[in-house]
Amino acid sequence: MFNAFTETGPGSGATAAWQTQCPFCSVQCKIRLEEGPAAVGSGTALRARGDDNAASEGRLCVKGQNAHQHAVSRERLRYPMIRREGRLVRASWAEAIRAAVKLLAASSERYGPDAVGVYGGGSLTNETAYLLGKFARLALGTKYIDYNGRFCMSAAASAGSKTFGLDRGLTFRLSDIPQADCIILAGTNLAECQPTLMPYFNRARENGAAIIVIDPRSTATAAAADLHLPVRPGTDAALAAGMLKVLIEEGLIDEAFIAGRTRGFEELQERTLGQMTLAQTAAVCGVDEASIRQAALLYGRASTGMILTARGVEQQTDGHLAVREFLNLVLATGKIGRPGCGYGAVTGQGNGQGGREHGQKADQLPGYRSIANAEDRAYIASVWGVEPEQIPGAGVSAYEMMEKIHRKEIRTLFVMGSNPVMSNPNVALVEEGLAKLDGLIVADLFLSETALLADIVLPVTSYLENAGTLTNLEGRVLLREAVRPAVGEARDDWDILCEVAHGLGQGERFRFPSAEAIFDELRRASRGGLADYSGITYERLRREEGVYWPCSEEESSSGLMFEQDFAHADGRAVFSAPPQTASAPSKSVSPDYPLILTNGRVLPHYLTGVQTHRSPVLEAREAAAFLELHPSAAKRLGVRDGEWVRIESEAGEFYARSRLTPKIRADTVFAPMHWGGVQNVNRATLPELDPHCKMPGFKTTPVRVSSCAAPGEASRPHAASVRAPQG
Ligand SMILES: Nc1nc2c(c(=O)[nH]1)N[C@H]1C(S)=C(S)[C@@H](COP(=O)(O)OP(=O)(O)OC[C@H]3O[C@@H](n4cnc5c(=O)[nH]c(N)nc54)[C@H](O)[C@@H]3O)O[C@H]1N2
Ligand SMILES: Nc1nc2c(c(=O)[nH]1)N[C@H]1C(S)=C(S)[C@@H](COP(=O)(O)OP(=O)(O)OC[C@H]3O[C@@H](n4cnc5c(=O)[nH]c(N)nc54)[C@H](O)[C@@H]3O)O[C@H]1N2
Ligand code: SF4
Ligand SMILES: [Mo]
Repeated sequence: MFNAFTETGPGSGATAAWQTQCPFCSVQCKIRLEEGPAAVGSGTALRARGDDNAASEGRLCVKGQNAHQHAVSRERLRYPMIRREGRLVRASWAEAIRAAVKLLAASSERYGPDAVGVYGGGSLTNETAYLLGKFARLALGTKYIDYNGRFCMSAAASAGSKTFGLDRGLTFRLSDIPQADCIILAGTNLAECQPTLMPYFNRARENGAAIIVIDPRSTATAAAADLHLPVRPGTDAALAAGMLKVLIEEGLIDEAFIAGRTRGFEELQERTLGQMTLAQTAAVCGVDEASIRQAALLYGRASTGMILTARGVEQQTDGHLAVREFLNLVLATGKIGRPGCGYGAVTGQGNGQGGREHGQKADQLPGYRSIANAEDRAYIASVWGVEPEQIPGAGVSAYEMMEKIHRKEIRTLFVMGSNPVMSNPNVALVEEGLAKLDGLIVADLFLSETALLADIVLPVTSYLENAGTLTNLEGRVLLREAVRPAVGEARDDWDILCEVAHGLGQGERFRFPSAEAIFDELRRASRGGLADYSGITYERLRREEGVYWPCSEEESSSGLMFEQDFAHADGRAVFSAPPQTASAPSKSVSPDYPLILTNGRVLPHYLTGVQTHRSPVLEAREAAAFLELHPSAAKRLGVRDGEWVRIESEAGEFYARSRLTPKIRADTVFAPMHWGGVQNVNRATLPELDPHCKMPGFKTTPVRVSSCAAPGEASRPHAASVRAPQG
């Protein structure tokens, strides 16, 4: 379908143009992709420009400007492959599907249906994510399905559900941001991770807002702040609780809001006043008392305000509780449900929002329904045309699936849209586990690090070649149309699922002629659920650009949530009052491991880098991993700028070149997550999970750092140099 074709404007020099949407982060900026004469030679070249839309207002960051480069890369997978005598060799689709069906059926017949695992991703469209959940539960009959969003959104999602009764990334509209008088950005580096949103915050500042950044590093986002609290990693819960204490003591709480719209404040007040003093909080968090006080007063005295958190706060073994401590601040000051106010969990992946609503999660059914709830099961069973008993129960989280693989409880794994061998914590266990599998099937655009280990590799179409909906960080559902033909023999993810289901004898419930037909079933499945999409149609999305959920056939959301009620049965939001601890045990440094390793992103690369390492422009901007280290720490360790260092934890080690900078705490080091092999930071991260949501503690690992010779394998930091066999 090439219906997104538009005429080019006068004088642009382009011979053709299409409207598409960036495949990377959660803003989902619209792109105008133009084809025109190449600057050099006689061929044609593609060029991306920002296209107007309500989220990015026409802006594109450097990743969006170059996103098409990986899509047209010669390294794209063009045909299926099967491992024969140890090597991946070309196969026909018929052979590959037959082989996949055989592997899946063999594990299931021999060890039972739960011997098969399914692992999805937040880049998949809503249609594919929905179908993947249905595929696991019905075509395979397994309870084991989870996805990479476990590592991304699970702490904020569980905190939002517990506190508000509902989890949607932002509880406000992006356009409300300039109306906020105070904005707290905790563990979010928007300037590098959602760059096109920065103008909203700049506008707020021009309107007089105070911006507070909480981050162990002085990031590009912190550069735009009025106050920066360089928190010690893993201590955000204590910091937020300390701020609440100031608010209570200064009488800056909204008593009417607390009485009318919440539950549990008394207990929280008792805990907060009874435990840590502000001086103790300051010592735990490594931030001075005056700054904590100032942050609390700025937020408490402002008439409107917002708090946003992202992975810095959330990827912790207490991520769920840390988010809830920030939500306590929001509720105690009544700063939600009106313009200029609210909480936002900054969603990560392109469909990080929609991908967590429709059944890819271990305990979830479409529309945010619960797989443990009898009514929810009965409703989804009626949509799927099965008996409720045919839907398996809850499975386990992503990393726990890897543990089951390691214990040989799961024997065959089907991966669609993720590179788990790089993105899980403690990857040594994942590598060992995947090697024990009877079968690994990977559907991807490229020979990722995970696909390289597969028995069957299935090539999929890219964002330019397939249609589907994605839900951005605001909860706005957007339609992305196909604008180019499939590369080689690549097929749409959903189409592959239908084929495999057919091979498994379950074709009847997987007969869809288009993504739109799947969306129509998703609409029915989500009807009446918390994430209700039933009033959204492709036709409406084309007309309106995007539609906020919840959206039933009767009612659409304005985008601003909780104006009257929260989503719990009694309409109230719930405070949490866990006992305060200095920090979780896994986070304490020791003489053997004296530094705290944290990690995250840099502007030009995306996640495990499978896509962005294949874009020449992006790769040229940052070509290898590095370790940010404070000059005083470097001096103590005898490490010079730019030399190789080994970073060791209890779990393992990785290597990077040192990058000395005064913009990081002296007790903390930082590495980006975008490089694999011996440069993979997840060789060092620990397996401990947050007990509430099973989020790994990615952001806080005790390590030691020493200078070393160039590690042998370091010259090959990722699989980008590996090309699919030709012909
Ligand atoms: N360029 C780029 N953009 C991306 C992505 C990408 O890979 N590259 N990925 C997308 C995805 S999937 C996601 S989830 C988002 C992630 O977006 P973010 O969460 O904003 O990104 P991170 O760099 O992981 O972490 C944010 C900040 O947390 C800080 N931090 C580390 N530890 C702590 C801590 O203990 N407390 C606090 N308060 N801060 C801490 C880090 O120094 C870092 O600056 O970005 C999305 N956008
Ligand atoms: N240490 C540390 N580890 C982390 C994090 C961290 O901050 N620190 N962040 C975590 C977070 S927030 C995230 S989101 C995860 C991400 O972890 P991953 O999911 O492993 O990351 P990606 O690099 O996005 O991998 C996606 C894969 O799917 C492929 N792909 C892209 N689009 C499609 C599609 O439409 N269909 C199919 N079939 N394949 C597609 C890509 O080529 C790529 O191989 O990493 C987590 N791991
Ligand atoms: S990476 Fe995010 S901010 Fe950058 S262009 Fe893509 S969607 Fe927009
Ligand atoms: Mo993410």
